[in-house]
Amino acid sequence: MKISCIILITALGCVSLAQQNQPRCSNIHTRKEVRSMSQNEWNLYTDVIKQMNDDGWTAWFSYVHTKVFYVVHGNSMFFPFHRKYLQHYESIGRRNYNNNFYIPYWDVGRDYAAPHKSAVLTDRYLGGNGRSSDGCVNNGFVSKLQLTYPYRHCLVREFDRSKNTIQTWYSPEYVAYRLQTSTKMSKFRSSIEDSIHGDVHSSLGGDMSQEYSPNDPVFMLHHANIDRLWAKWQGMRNNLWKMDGRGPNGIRNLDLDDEITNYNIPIRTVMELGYGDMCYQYSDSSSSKARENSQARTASFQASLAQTNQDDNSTNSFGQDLNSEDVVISKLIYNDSTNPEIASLFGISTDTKIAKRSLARRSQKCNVKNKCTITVPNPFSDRWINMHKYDKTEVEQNYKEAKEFYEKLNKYKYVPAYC
Ligand SMILES: [Cu+2]
Repeated sequence: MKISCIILITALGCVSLAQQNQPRCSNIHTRKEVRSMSQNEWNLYTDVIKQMNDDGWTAWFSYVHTKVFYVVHGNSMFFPFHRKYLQHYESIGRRNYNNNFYIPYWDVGRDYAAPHKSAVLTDRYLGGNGRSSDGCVNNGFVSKLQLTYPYRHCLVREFDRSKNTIQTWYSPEYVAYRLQTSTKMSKFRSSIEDSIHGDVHSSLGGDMSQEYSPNDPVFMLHHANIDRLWAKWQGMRNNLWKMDGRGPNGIRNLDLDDEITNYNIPIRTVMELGYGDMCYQYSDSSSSKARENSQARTASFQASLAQTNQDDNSTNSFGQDLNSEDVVISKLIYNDSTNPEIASLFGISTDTKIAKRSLARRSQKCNVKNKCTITVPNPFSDRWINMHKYDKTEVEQNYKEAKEFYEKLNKYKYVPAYC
């Protein structure tokens, strides 16, 4: 195989074959944005969650997460561990409860400006804030969950430590910027973990801000979104097999042959969605196409835009069928008046600004007219940093860069995609 590989296939194809020893999945299911699920799909999901909770699976997964907490956060194990962990949870749901069980994701970027107003945090989906007396969430299906780890309690939430609102999260502009400009996996990982990942955990409070955060059903949807962003980044340029940076215990460079914490399998087995046990993709997924074309980022993005184009009779306006970071990028590419300095902040050169067609007109629909500026959220508390044993200089460096990024956006009078 090696010889024919060298002779017949391009160098790139060889690398991909050599790194890929997982069989292609015969069935690939799609993880959808939670708001695009039908009522039936959502009911199926919550029915399984309730049963899994009653049977002790929530307690088990919270226990595992607590046990490995310091090892799988703040270093390069973050993405592979959580990918395997979610797929493990999902596979138990599918095998033991319902064949159509798949974890939705929550594209939190759509809600960054006023997270407490998100439809996802209402009784239609995941319920809202805890009540002031005891912190118990008393709306939505989650109000009926009896949690048992590490002690018997109701599901607790405490928005922004006892407020009824949640301060602004990192916006999709920031996520788009990191997706576009991070060349190292370790840098992409820390920038995401230190921004929207922490935002959602810490500001929902209660169970979500503890080591046993998987008690809150928000956990799976939030981490599916984080996993989606990793998959999206992997689908860009030649990022698919990139694994670098500090591993657990801080000393050496993690590589594809290292084992995933708590699972006796090498990291390489979870790298590519659609192979091995990773039989899922995301509804925006560029990653499933990444193997066929390592420069799939641009191609698949254009494909998704083309689909948007075709779909002229759709009731969805442009923006609702794309994820938040895609809306940001498409506005930059398709808007004639985008300041080249802004485009270059996102790693977009002006010659990538391709055909505008009806998209420019359509993008007006989600283009909020009233001026708003976006600012970097408050830095994480010392409690949050110490709880994860984060490297403080890394957290501070990411924060500093975020601040500079937002300052430049505002200086160039950037109009946010959502406000
Ligand atoms: Cu975690």
